[in-house]
Amino acid sequence: MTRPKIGLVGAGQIGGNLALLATQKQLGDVVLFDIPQAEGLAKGKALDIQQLSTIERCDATLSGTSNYQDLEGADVIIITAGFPRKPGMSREELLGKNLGIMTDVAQNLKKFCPNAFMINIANPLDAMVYALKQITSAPANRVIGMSGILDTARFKSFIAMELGTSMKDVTAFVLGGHGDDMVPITRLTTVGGVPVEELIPAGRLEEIVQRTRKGGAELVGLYKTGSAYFAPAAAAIEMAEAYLGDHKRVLPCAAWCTGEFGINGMYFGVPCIVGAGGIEKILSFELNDKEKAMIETSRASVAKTVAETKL
Ligand code: A3D
Repeated sequence: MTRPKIGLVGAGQIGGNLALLATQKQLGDVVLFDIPQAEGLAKGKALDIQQLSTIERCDATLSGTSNYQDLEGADVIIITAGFPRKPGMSREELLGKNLGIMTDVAQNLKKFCPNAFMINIANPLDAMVYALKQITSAPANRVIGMSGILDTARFKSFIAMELGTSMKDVTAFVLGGHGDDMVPITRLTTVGGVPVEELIPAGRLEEIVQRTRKGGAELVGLYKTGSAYFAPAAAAIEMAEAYLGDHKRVLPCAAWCTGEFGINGMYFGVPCIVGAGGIEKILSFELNDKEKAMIETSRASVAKTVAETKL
């Protein structure tokens, strides 16, 4: 059996880390794609990581290109092509610039690798993955957005930091759009099985929720030249790994919703089973009134950006 082929569209900060993690985890051979002006970046990162693979002892072949044909036959595509935020910007402000890039990317993916499992990371996340699905006409189970795993990772890390516990023992998920009104579900968050609402006072927990919602902006403010890239890359690799290994992982992802949580006909962050069938199932459950209200606020924000996404 040949190794899976992983195509990375965008060889910038996240793209480079995706290539590194995919290699270290031996997920398959990696093709880093970027525009002709940045072909050297794609080729350079591929070569650099290829050399690392002798030290890390990984079997993977890496290459860099600006020719879409080289992505032909890819099993997984991860898209980071697009501008990141600068301090003070909202993700939604990237729509104008990044939609043109996504249109070009999606048209080429439709032509060269229509059967790939496509994971989008470019922002504004929920609108960009919507555009990707519409332009490629790929089935909804194979077009997915990475956001909830990252938002959840931020939430979990803040809780573990607050309590001084292991990062491993926090169980949580963040639902909703990848914006400032995302919805961490504190009611179902546990630390080693103990409800977090009994461990952290309500006021302090609310501060952690707010820090999670602004988690991306916090990093943009620190980096100044762009946005987060280590954790976003790890989050998308977790999704690719679940697909390639048919792991049936339950992961919060931006998925095409058809009525789940009252969301219809758009991408939204929901708990998904991810396996060889891509998004195999969305796991719905009953929300309380407060959670429903927060989900509705988030839904309205995503719907507004999607309405502005003129294809
Ligand atoms: P950056 O390091 O600038 O890399 C983006 C790359 O895209 C650059 O190398 C560009 O040359 C390349 N590019 C531009 N136009 C095209 C094109 N038409 N075709 C192919 N490649 C192109 O950015 P980054 O890697 O830090 O971030 C990439 C995207 O991810 C941005 O839109 C960020 O906002 C987004 N992001 C999303 C999350 C989520 O949680 C969803 C987190 C962090 C960043």
